[in-house]
This record gives sequence, C-alpha cells and structure tokens, in this order.
Amino acid sequence: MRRRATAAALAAVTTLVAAGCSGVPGSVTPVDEPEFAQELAIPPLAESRVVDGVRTFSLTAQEGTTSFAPATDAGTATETWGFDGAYLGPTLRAERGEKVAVEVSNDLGETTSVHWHGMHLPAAMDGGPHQAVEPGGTWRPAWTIDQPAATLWYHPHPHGQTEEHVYRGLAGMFILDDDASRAADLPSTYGVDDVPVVVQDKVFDDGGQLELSDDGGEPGTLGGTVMTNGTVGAYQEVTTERLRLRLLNGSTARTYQLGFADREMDLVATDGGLLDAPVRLDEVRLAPGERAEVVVEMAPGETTRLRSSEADLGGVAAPFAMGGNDAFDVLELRAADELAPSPEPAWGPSRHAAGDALHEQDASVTRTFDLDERTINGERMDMGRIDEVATAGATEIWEVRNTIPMPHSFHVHDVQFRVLTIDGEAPPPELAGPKDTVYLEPRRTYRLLMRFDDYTDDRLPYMYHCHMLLHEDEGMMGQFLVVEPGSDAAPGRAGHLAGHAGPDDGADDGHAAHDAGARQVGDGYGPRRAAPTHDHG
Ligand SMILES: [Cu+2]
Repeated sequence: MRRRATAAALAAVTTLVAAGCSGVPGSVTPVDEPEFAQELAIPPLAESRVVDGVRTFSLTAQEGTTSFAPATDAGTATETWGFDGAYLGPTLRAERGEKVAVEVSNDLGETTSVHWHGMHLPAAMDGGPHQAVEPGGTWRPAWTIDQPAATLWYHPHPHGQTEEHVYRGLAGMFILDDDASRAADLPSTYGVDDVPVVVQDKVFDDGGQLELSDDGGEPGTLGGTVMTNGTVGAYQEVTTERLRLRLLNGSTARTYQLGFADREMDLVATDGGLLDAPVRLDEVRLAPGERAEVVVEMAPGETTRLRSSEADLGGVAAPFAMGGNDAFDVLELRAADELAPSPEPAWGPSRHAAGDALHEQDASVTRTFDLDERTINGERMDMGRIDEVATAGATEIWEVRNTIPMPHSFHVHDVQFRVLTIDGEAPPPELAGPKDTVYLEPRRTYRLLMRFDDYTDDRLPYMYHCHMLLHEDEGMMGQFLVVEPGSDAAPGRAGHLAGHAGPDDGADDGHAAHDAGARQVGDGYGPRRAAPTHDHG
C-alpha cells in the first residue's frame, strides 16, 4: 500500500473547489453495487477462560489472505491482517462488573497496538500509542468492566500507522452486557437476530490487493468497494420478526448514512449504550468509529437492503469529493417464510443508571478544542507532550469546533460523553445518547459533557483525536492525563514519555507487560474512584 502526502491531498480538493466544481453533480468517489450473493460472515465470539475470577481472552494480530470476490477475481488471495484469522477479529463479550484480561500477541512484522475503543479503563490498559506491542511481543492489559452495556470495538492505535493497520483488517467488536441489556426486550441471539455489521470500504489494485489510494482525496481513502464483516455483497437470512443490527463504521475515512429505503427502523443504542427509549428513524449517519444499534422489522418472505444514502456531511466544501454524493446498498436481508416472534423493543434503566448519569450543573471545567486541517488547538500530536490535565471526579464540558470546511470527527478515550448542544441547539436523537465519537459538521460548536471518574495516572495519558484515520496519523491528536486532586502534573513537555522511536523509547513505564514473564493481570483493578496501584519506577 502506498502513503500519500497531505499537502497534495489538500491541494487537490482546493483545486477542485477553485475550479468551480462545487456545483457538479455526481461523485468522484462512487461505490460499486455488487450482486448480493454471499452469506454475511459473522465474526466468531471469542473464547475466554476464567482464571482466578478474571475472564481472559487472547488475540493475535497476524497476516493472512482473504478472498473479496466478487470485488476481486475469484481465486484472488488478497493479503490482509486480522486477529486470530486473516481478516477482522472475533467478537469479545463481557459483563459489567467482570474483571477481564487480554493476551495481545503480535505476529506481524511491525509494531502495532490494540485500543479498546469506548472502554472506560486505566490509561496503561488503553492500547494507545504508548502501549506499543513489538513484533513477537505480547501485551497483557487487564481491567474491570465498569460501564453500561454497549457495542464497543477494538483496533490498533500505533503512532502514525493506525489508518494502515485498520485498513488491512485489524478490527473487531467488544460487546458489553449489563442488567438492563439482559432484561431488555431486544433481539439478543448473537449472529441470528443480533448481528454485528462492520461496514468498511476498500480500494483494490489491478492485482486484487488492498490499496490506500494516493489520489490526494480528502478526508482519506474512499473505496469503491463496500463490505460488511469482510463480505462483499453480503446477505443475512432473517428468521425472526425483528433484527438487531450492531452497526460499526470500521472505515478509515468514509461516513455512511445508513437506513432502509422502504421502512423506518428503531435506533436503540449509540456508541456507549442504550438510549432512554427507542427512537424511530429513517437513517443514521455514522462517521468512522461511530456505532449505532438499530432494530428493523421484517415481514415473512420479503427482502430488503440496508443502504447508505448520500451522507449529510454538513457544510463541507466539496461533498462530491468526500463521499457525500454516494448512495449504495450495503447488506441484503432475506426473511424466511415463517418468522419467530420478536417483542417490541423496550427496556428499563440499569441499576447503575443514577451513578452513570452526567449532570451539566456539575461541570467545573470548560475546555476548548479547535480543529484545523491537521491540528487541534494549533498543535500536532507529540507523544512527549501532555496537552490537558483533568482531575478525577471532575465533570467537564469540552467545546469542540471544526473550523474548516472539511470532514472531521472527535473521539475521546476513557469516557462516554453526552452532546449537550450543537451551536446552542439540542442534538438530534442519534446524538443524544452516550457517545465517544462524534462527527463534526464544519464550523459548528459541539458542547460535550463528560466526567473523569477514576483511574488516575500522573504519567500515562489518554488520547483525544479526529477518528478519520489519515488525519489522526498525520497529527490530529492530543494527550490528556487524569490525575488525583492536588497532583502537580501539568501540561507541557513530559520527559518520561517516549516520543517517537528513539533513545527515550526504552523508558517504558512498566505499566504494560510486553513479553512473557513480565507483569500479569491486576494493574487495572480496584474500586471506582480509587487510585490504581501503579509502580512508576
Ligand atoms: Cu479529521
């Protein structure tokens, strides 16, 4: 795969706009419509074993080959990466309150990492660029699941290489359950009426190999092949009256507008968990990294298709060049002649709801984040610089603004936030639930409410960044600490933090076990609001 130059990318769009193309109909990023003739691949549920009360998974990043026919010629072996397989990874699943651990092994020829997107956990377990897993190495994060039921996911987050690693196929779902989700009237048989749907787009070269195109397009590679769970032209047999789709935009750059041409659907959950009640919608926009759980009704014997209509990207300069004019089918649903009954979607609050709730009146800090072409508040990512320091227990408002007419998004590690307002107005229903990633329409101000409950660390940061992975890799990211009240940790250069590969890289904090025999599980556990017992020596 090739890389491309940012300057060229921006220049190309600028040229298009300057040439007066903004009124041109059509698209420069069209998506092929395949025949929907392949059964949807369902990522297997990851096996786990419970050792001393810890649910322990293992994941191995590895190389392999995958057939993406009919997008490629039958028999073409496309080189891909996956976890425990050739492409994508198994679905991890755990319950609120459980202690979990993952043995992450890297059989690739280069350094990677595994970030638990949407997960509340200690910074040392987060899997960002500071938790690199070297080739041949193993990393053993461990933590306690302490957040609502949700459709989370995991993917690499290595410094400057996230786009390529995700694009090659390293991604999987991490489903969390809790008392509310267990008791809910929602389809819940995995792979049958509760179906993971990882939506991704690809470019294939003449030899059927994956290509990160270098045509200079913003906001990154927009592929002409769209696939679900790695299946091109997929169909899913439906055997129940209602089907729950756990939609994940696992693309690097493309934003989808997912729905059905012939019916509405019930939105039941956003990134971080269930809404207060189902919301009837025609479609839901998902930028890279965003998730939505929807429930769709089927009649016996009928066929319909999940499709992406022209994505509303807000006031971007050249939507025809950003995927905003593309409409295409994504997944075919084929209902059997007899369907088992499904209840009307309904659920009650979790017993944790009061503790989870965020209250705007509790906010004691407001921070401002301005996103430009590749910077946040004028800075590019520097692994050796702390940009923000938050205090455990604090509720904060982050005012985030995309200052240019290009697509951006905003993802915050460690927390689920609430969108309070967009330009002072209440958010639409699909942005009113728990979120960890939000698309930023240009030149609008998003006020995000979040709370940093616990897991303090004076040394290891969490990330916030654009989740358009080219942008992220090119520096659109910052680092924040969560510290104990009274800590003297402050923004600025942080000598203990390794920057890029270099002489400082040996100064590992010892938080994460990088090879066999190093520290085992245990670091991440402990009661809420208690400091973890890290040894920073
Ligand atoms: Cu961006």
